[in-house]
Amino acid sequence: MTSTEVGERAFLQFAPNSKLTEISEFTIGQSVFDVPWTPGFSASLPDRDGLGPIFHRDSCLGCHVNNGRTFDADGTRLISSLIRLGVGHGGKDPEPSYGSQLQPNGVAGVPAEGNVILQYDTITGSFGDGTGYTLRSPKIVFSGMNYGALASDLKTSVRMTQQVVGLGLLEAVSEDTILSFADQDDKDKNGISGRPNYIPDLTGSGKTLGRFGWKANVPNLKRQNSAAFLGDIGITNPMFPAQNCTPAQTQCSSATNGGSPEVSEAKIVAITKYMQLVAVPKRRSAYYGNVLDGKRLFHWAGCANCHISKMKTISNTSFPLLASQTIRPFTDLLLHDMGEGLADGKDDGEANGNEWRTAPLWGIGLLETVNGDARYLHDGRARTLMEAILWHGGEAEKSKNFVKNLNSDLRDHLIQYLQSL
Ligand code: HEC
Ligand code: HEC
Ligand SMILES: [Ca+2]
Ligand SMILES: [Ca+2]
Ligand SMILES: [Ca+2]
Repeated sequence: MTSTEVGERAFLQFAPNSKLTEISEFTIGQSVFDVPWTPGFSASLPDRDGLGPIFHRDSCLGCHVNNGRTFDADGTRLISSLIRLGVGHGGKDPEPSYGSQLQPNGVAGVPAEGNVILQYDTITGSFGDGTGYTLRSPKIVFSGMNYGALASDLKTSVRMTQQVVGLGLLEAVSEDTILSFADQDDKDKNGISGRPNYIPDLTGSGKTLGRFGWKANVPNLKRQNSAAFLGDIGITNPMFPAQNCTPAQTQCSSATNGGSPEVSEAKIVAITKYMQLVAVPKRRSAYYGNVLDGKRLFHWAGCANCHISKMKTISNTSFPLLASQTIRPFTDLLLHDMGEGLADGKDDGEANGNEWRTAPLWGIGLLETVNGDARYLHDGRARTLMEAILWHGGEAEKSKNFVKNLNSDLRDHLIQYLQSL
């Protein structure tokens, strides 16, 4: 499941050893991911109508450009990053007028929910050798709210778009493997205590291990894709059949729709196969001296305690390509307390406001190539890989301090290693 393309199209490849049937599944699903949807009902485009009435973008690709990340330019309203909303204990319940996500766009005749921009406070600090750095800490500013005031006990979570590579492999890691990384009570006393997230099943009874999203807040790709169709594009589907309108949003509820559901089960299956089959780009300059040096530092700093480099997928999966593979995703798919600096104060499944899923690092060195520029961490606050490291706190405080005390050459080697992933 590794591809050799390392340019702008690095995240758009199927594995070179794919069978014809797999290539065909990939291509069909890719078109569902790429095509834009049109508002209302359309007799001429029956397979792409039903956009909104309130939404972010008209296609998956609109946010996941080149299957990578997009982020909104500083000071502009957020349409690529999401704001999750919640009220009540831990912010678990939907906001009464706006639901659990703020949609910044509406079709003609249906007011958008409102706008969000991020403003930044500057934080300064210095490395052990006295070199200074600045970090920026985001503040959420709402404006033009069209359905009344937001609840006073509102909790929010900003989420930047994630790249979508190697997800079928992550889905094919067994639960036992993931749980074997957990150390909830830190029995080995290394300061790291990853724990699994569990997400309530849609039936309301039972719960499933979470893997996807910045808080491991979604259990599998089919549910992730179905939720994205409804939440991000306003397209109803077999799993989420009701239009995304709250009782306060009457124009939304009475707007013409594109059928029920608006996207068929067959297309959900196709897009899910596509998401499973996007290959991981191969590493670059893996044996270059500085990179090998950086790799040693990555392990000495304890990064690999969370960003677990190597694991195996199960033997029994829907595609032979995904079966019994040794993969190097650099994640444990577990939640970690990352400290107050990164906390959003909002629960998600069993994750609390301080906890985030260890971000997979495979492909991370290609984000700038794929999207022209890159941001890091769940809300895109980090402008460089080093800024991302400097935000690590909580269970990762020791790792961060190790890096802060490296000299500038060694810091550079660590970054060169990350760039090679
Ligand atoms: C508004 C921009 C936007 C659109 C449109 C969008 N996404 Fe996403 N996508 C995101 C964000 C933000 C996240 C992270 C969500 C979270 O942490 O809760 C994400 C996460 C994902 C993930 C999980 C990746 C991972 O590493 O865990 C998948 C898969 C995905 N999206 C697929 C899709 C599909 C399929 C569509 C179209 C049906 C789509 N997305 C449309 C912004 C978008
Ligand atoms: C305690 C577990 C833990 C340790 C130790 C740790 N990380 Fe992380 N790392 C995370 C989590 C969780 C995130 C996601 C945080 C967020 O998005 O707010 C993350 C995010 C990142 C990111 C940004 C990824 C992205 O997709 O934007 C980079 C880069 C990174 N870590 C590198 C490192 C390096 C280098 C080290 C060692 C110096 C390290 N991490 C140590 C848990 C850890
Ligand atoms: Ca719709
Ligand atoms: Ca909403
Ligand atoms: Ca431990």
